[in-house]
Amino acid sequence: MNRTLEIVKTIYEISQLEPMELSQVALAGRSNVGKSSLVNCLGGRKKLAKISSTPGKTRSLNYFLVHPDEFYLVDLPGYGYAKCSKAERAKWGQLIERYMTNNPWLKAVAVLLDSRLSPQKLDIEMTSYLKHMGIPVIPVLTKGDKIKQRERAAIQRQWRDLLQYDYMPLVVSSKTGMNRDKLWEILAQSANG
Ligand SMILES: Nc1nc2c(ncn2[C@@H]2O[C@H](COP(=O)(O)OP(=O)(O)OP(=O)(O)O)[C@@H](O)[C@H]2O)c(=O)[nH]1
Ligand SMILES: [Mg+2]
Repeated sequence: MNRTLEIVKTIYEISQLEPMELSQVALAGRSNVGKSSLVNCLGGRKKLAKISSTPGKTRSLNYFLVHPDEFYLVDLPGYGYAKCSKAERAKWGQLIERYMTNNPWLKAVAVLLDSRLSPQKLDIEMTSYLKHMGIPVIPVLTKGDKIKQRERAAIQRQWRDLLQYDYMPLVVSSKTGMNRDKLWEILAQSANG
């Protein structure tokens, strides 16, 4: 299926949050992990979501409408950006928390994890938080073009064991399009399930 993405809403403040009455799957992950790149890769367009070499670019929460399925893919601001102020980080936390709590439309969160790094504290905290909230976690290992097959298998196993899943997390690359179609199927299935 050929899916496209349309940006329909951008939010900077908690006060701007309102119920978006369609199923939603969100993309979360540390700053610079490749969330915006993945949105562009999935949408098949370069400038849907802003990317830069300086992390901390996405300060907003962006709703993309998926056609023809009609669900929202939500790009969340990255967490753990060291250079941002305490106040900014607190603001991020509140926005994300408010978005995730009491949102019956949120069907799953794809947590993006850098395939080149061993599991990071903030990522483990995020997956635990989601589990605690009863929100299904879709682990996605990014930048798969940057690692060798053997390293790929090792990090997949680590995350599978950490999350206590009986399947391996998907490795993707926005640069090469690796597993793009598979990821689309998983996201669509989560939105509909
Ligand atoms: N080689 C490679 N580089 C990637 C890939 N995905 C993203 N990058 C690079 O990683 C950097 C960060 O990508 P972004 O997509 O902006 O990351 P983000 O998670 O949206 O970052 P924030 O907006 O700060 O939260 C950019 O320099 C991208 O070009 C990938 O699959 N392969
Ligand atoms: Mg971004």
